[in-house]
Amino acid sequence: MKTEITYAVEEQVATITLSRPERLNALTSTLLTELAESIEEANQDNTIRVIVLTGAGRGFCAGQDLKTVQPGMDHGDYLKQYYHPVIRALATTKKPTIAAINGVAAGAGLSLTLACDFRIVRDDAKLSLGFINIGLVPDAGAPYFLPRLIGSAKALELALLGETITAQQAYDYHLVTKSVDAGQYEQEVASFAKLLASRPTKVIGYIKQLQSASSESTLEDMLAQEIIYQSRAGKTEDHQQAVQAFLEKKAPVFSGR
Ligand code: T3D
Repeated sequence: MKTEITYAVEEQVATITLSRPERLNALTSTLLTELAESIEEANQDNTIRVIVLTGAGRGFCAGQDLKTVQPGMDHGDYLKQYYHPVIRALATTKKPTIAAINGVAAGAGLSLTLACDFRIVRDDAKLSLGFINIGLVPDAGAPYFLPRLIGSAKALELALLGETITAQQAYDYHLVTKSVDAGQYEQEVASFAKLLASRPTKVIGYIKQLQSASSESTLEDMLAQEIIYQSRAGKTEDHQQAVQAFLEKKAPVFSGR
């Protein structure tokens, strides 16, 4: 029984909602444990084709719950025990992930979104790396993902200044996939998730694995990797039926297999 996360499935989309709205979904050890379990549950469920991460109430996530930080605690140990399983689960799932940033995302709350494949932000949401403002370094995967997403100069600027940025700035910096009018936000997230769920899910997993290998690899490594993954992709039902559909001048219908 989860107390700080809700998990709902609709039309092959698993929506995981951070559920401590009275504290803008600030992160506790309980919430982080439940979050890692929920991502794993969606990952293991063959009927799920997309994972959406969002927040209950007016915020996405205000980062670590600062009211639960114990004096003298070792932040490194805390990261290792509670944050890193979540970041690994998000970064390694073969299913496409969407961070639906429905309101403020600060500190480790913003870090969670960086480990997702897509970030859809409400146009009135504010984003902040914020760690520097409480004398901490960015964590929960942000030092890895942020420079790769927006380049090292902008990433360093956000980390060192800790300023709050608007959804429009986040879009301009290529930090988010899209910024959506508040009135259409939920509908837009649902239709984006539905679109992804109609794509060839197994092949999406292969694409993600290939892309994640590229940052640490040489050209020769990647040429070898693409042989492996294209061979697998070519054997999927989705590839075979899509080619057949093309020949018959029909639209492909992907089963995800
Ligand atoms: O061990 C480790 O490794 C620690 C890891 C740390 C990683 C981090 O995440 S560091 C960054 C931590 N987060 C922050 O510094 C952000 C703190 N919050 C804020 O600056 C503001 O709340 C926001 C800018 C996010 C939103 O402002 P606003 O005006 O919209 O809302 P509010 O009134 O400040 O907050 C609403 C309630 O949520 C309020 O509760 P109250 O006073 O009405 O009972 C507030 O205290 C609570 N809240 C917001 N953020 C946190 C929080 N409670 C605990 N921890 C929070 N991070």
